[in-house]
Amino acid sequence: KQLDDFPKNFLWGAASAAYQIEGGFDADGKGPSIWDVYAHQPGNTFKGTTGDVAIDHYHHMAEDVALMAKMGLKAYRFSVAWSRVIPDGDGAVNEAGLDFYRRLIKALKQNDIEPVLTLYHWDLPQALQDKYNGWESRQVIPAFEKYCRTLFEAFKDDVKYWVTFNEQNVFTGMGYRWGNHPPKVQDTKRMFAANHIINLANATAINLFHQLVPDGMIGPSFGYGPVYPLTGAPEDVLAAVNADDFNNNWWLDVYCRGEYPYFERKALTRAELMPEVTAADDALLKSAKPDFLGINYYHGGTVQQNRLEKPVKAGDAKEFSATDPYLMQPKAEQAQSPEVPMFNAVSNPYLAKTAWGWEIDPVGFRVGLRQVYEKYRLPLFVTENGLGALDELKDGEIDDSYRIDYLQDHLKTMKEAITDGVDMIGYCAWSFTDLLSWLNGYKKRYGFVYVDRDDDGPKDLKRIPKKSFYWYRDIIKQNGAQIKA
Ligand code: GCO
Repeated sequence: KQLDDFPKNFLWGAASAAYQIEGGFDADGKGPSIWDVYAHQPGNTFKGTTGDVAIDHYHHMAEDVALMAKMGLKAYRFSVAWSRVIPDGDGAVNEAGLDFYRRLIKALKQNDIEPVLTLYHWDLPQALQDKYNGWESRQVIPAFEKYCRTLFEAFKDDVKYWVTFNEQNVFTGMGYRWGNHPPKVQDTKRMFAANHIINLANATAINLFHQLVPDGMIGPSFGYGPVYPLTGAPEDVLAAVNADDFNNNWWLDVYCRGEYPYFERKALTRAELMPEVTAADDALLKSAKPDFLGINYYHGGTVQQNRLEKPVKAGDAKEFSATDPYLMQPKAEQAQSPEVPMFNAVSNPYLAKTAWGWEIDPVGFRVGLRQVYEKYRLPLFVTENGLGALDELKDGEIDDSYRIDYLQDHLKTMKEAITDGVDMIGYCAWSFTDLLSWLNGYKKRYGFVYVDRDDDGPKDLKRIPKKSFYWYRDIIKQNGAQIKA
């Protein structure tokens, strides 16, 4: 069967995040973010790696955009560092910081590259953590609103696509449940409470955007994976339903329907984990409708019935891995509570894994896009998908054929999903250049462009297009016509 063509103006893109690429961590008046402070504390990150210099995109911006132009990118997704623009989080605007993004956006537009601007990719200004206790306080909402207003007003004529929060599920899971991202809290109840406040901030930003930028499009980017039962045993199927509520619906229903999912809300209330939600909160959440849903897809999750007392029959019990945030296992202490719908995350015996143990599942991409589109009927924008690998520079070249295979397989299932009928705006591969992996340092490379640096420090930071760079350039040139059934 023939696949439908990709839509005519499909946004072929690549993505990045401020802390992972910019460097210039205190340049031109930038204030510290929670990641600057966290990464400077010994023991918090892999081999003590920080984003102080990262790949120094802050000083290589023109060169990086020239490479994007050479590749023919149609879209570039980047994030703004809040504390570069408003160093103390809610005080005066730092014009020099704002100007960096102004120059970046201008360079993109000059090369016909659509900017896709992420407002929040995890680097909260440290001042807001200190003053208000960060996302655990409602006082951060007006600060976020002010920051958003500054950017909406500055860039509303040049930026059409905006992302509110990147992977809220991941940064709150890591930051407030597992304690391996700032602010290093390990408390499930506080995690849910922080999420509620972020949901309110998300809704506030969307409503403000619709007032100020009526022609633009805005939505959150969610770290999404479909959930499979390990077997056809009804108990495993029930576990998968629970895991889908716990890992996906708890966020997605709020974003897209303006309400918490019914069963999960009941279960969390019974377990005394449900945050306090006022009638005004409910009304705010209901009032804010995103224009699209951003999907970051790496892999899904496989679960079985929770039977801690019995050995796992098939599939290995999946140890929670600090470096793989995409399926959250309930914490052991909750396992003791019959109130929380339970499941055990396990490895899927049918799937291969990357060097970091992440499952490789292109079919799950189609499954997920279909499921999400069926439920919410919002246009979808894939804001991340890619392969972290140990790329090697040999004789001045990088042969990352495995990345080409990975991306090719995912583009195929995405094209199938489009043929199925999913409305898709675009696809941003993660990532354009190599960058800092939050928890894995610099050797886990995702980019189309190799950057010469490693965990020990910046070398000459030379940029070298990999084999995948030229492959993706051809895909873009032919609007994906090479991707066949
Ligand atoms: C990593 C991760 C990140 C994320 C991205 C999420 O290894 O650190 O893969 O690069 O994918 O920041 O939005």
